[in-house]
Amino acid sequence: MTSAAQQLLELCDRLDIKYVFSNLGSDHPAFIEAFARMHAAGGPMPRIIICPHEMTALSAAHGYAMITRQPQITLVHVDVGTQNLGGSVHNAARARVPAIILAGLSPVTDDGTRVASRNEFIHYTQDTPRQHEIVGQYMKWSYELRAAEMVDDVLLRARQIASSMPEGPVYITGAREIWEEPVAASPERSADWPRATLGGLSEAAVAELYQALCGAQRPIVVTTYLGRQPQAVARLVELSERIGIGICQVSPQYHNFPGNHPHQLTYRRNQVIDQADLILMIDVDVPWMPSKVRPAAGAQLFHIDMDPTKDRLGYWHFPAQRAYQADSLIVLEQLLAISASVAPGRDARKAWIASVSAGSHSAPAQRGDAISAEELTEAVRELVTERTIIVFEEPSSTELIPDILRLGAPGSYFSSGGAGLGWGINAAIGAKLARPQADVIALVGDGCFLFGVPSSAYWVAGTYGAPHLTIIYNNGGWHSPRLSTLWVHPDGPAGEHLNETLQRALQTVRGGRSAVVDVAISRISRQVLE
Ligand SMILES: Cc1ncc(C[n+]2csc(CCOP(=O)(O)OP(=O)(O)O)c2C)c(N)n1
Ligand SMILES: [Mg+2]
Repeated sequence: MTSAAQQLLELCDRLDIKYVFSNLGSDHPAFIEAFARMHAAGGPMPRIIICPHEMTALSAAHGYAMITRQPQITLVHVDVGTQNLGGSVHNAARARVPAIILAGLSPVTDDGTRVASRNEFIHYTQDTPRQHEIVGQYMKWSYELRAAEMVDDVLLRARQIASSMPEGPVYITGAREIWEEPVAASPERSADWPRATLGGLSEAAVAELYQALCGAQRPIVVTTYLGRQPQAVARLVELSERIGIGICQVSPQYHNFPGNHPHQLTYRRNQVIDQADLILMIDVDVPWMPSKVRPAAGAQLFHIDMDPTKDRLGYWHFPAQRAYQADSLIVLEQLLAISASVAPGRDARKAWIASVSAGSHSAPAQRGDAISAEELTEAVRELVTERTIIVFEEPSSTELIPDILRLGAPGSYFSSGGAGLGWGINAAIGAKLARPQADVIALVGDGCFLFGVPSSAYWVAGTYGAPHLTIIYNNGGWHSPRLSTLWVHPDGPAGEHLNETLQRALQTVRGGRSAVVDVAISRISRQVLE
């Protein structure tokens, strides 16, 4: 017999849960005991990554899951640890990444007769009657482990829900006494809890969409997270080439389409939208801003998404004559299966794409006194190889930087998908753990760097062998508290040494240590001005 906590950890091995990103507390003796016993026994166990701050824990799990699609465990301390997850909860939910968050509850009993009964004063102050409500509206599922013998089923259900489309975080709690209770080993049943998948479209729906695309003169795709399935990128390229479709990537969360492909129209939201006569929204949250631009009258509007109604968001509406909840990879394959030949009218559509994209590239950087974001990004581009992963979090250059980098490879670019700043330098840890051979480069704003609790992030990166290169786009803060930021990072490398400095820093990372290059850039981004 083992404790419920140990039983849960033993099951991890069968569920591809390789990491428990942990910030521990008085609710975790059963877990800590289990770590020690399992370690001593020498059998399989998840790697315990101690995170000094919870922002690191869930953001690293997020970065790992973006690449592997496998939910890992984030273990936090009762209500306070849950609160410290902060914006990383919003990010995991908005990005729809699979994640299992586990938090203890204060012990329930106080007479000392049960193992782990109350014995510290905080067990009273931390007993929040509705702890799950702290994060409830961001979770796909919240549940309290109420009987120790249910532990396998609860973890299996948690993983199934988190990994089923649309994926997302789940939250499990359990009182301290419950995690200590002995349970018998469970039979091997994990195969009976598969992730639920989405399918494609009906034959009629695919035929209608295909006909519409072939009949259009100016068709575009707008996408944000199609590239979560890297195989979908090549399918989109094929479809775009066969039919002649322009691609707009808005706030890309993944690499969705090769940036150097002639059909990549723009990374700018609101561009091209009013010129198109057919807009195919695929896996996108905010295809345009209605206050800035609207589709042309009579444009045909289709929406294919793993989450087309966005029922986790408050007000949300973008018009579409057809909206489908479907797996975009399957739909692209269905469209490609209709005909292998070039669609009639493709050359005219390609000519239109060429005319639009001619004016949409960012102008080359101009040398001035201060290093500009453009100049810095051009220097970053020099570092990119086939092993590069860019982790992106620079709020005032969301369009500019992808547009200059124009990355070519699926799986080479990730952004948080949310607005909870501080994600980048921690997600980079998860990315490195998921792909140990990669050069992980985090491009972050100076504000994002500080939101990321750098003392926690680099301690974890150093302790657990997940080095990455951080490049800070230091434009002197985010307005009002500019001064306090400058006190922390007063100087950046001088412009003429930029390439050399970045190369040296990358060598440091390849040698196994993280490096941070803090580059003072001009305060106003051209993206903001235009
Ligand atoms: C947790 C959190 N707090 C505050 C904000 C609001 N916010 C959005 S952008 C931004 C500035 C971030 O600064 P920096 O990383 O330097 O980017 P810059 O705006 O300078 O490009 C802030 C504070 C947020 N999105 N998330
Ligand atoms: Mg800044």
